[in-house]
Amino acid sequence: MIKKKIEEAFNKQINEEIFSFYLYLSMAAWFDSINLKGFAHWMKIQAQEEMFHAMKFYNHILERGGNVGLAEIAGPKTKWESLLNVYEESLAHEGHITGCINDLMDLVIEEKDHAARSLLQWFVDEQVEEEANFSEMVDKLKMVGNHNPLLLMQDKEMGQRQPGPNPFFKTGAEQ
Ligand code: OFO
Repeated sequence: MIKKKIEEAFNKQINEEIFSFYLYLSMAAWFDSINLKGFAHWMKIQAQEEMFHAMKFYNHILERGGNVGLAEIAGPKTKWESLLNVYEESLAHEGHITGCINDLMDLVIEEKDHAARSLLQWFVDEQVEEEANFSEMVDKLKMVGNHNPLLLMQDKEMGQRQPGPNPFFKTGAEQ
């Protein structure tokens, strides 16, 4: 049985993960609006991963006899100054999520909840990958700068990203 304190903290994290889904979907919509279809595809897959993260907490709470309580999701931004700005903000957002996961890990260690600790270890490792992916994109976009042919090549490469094993929706790029 999951402790109330941990159930509450995990429900809060579901909200963080679904906000991440919302934020990346909003970024994908912005890319679609400026016809950068490869970047839009990449962000839709990122959004899909976030819903997968939310569902990992959802399943864990329910499997351990707890209750899922979904709260209101804040509205994300809808416009950005540049591609670089999108990825810099995403990297900062992932830093925030890493902080949330670390706080959750501290809590479950304090509460001696070994099952929750095992779940969170997956997220600790995942956050290393999340931050590395966005950091790589920030570096690449700095190199590309305002060089449109390079940007279009990068857009093509972004369109190659493969969805994870648990797709919640189709991105459209696979048709
Ligand atoms: Fe769920 O890792 Fe990104 O936000």
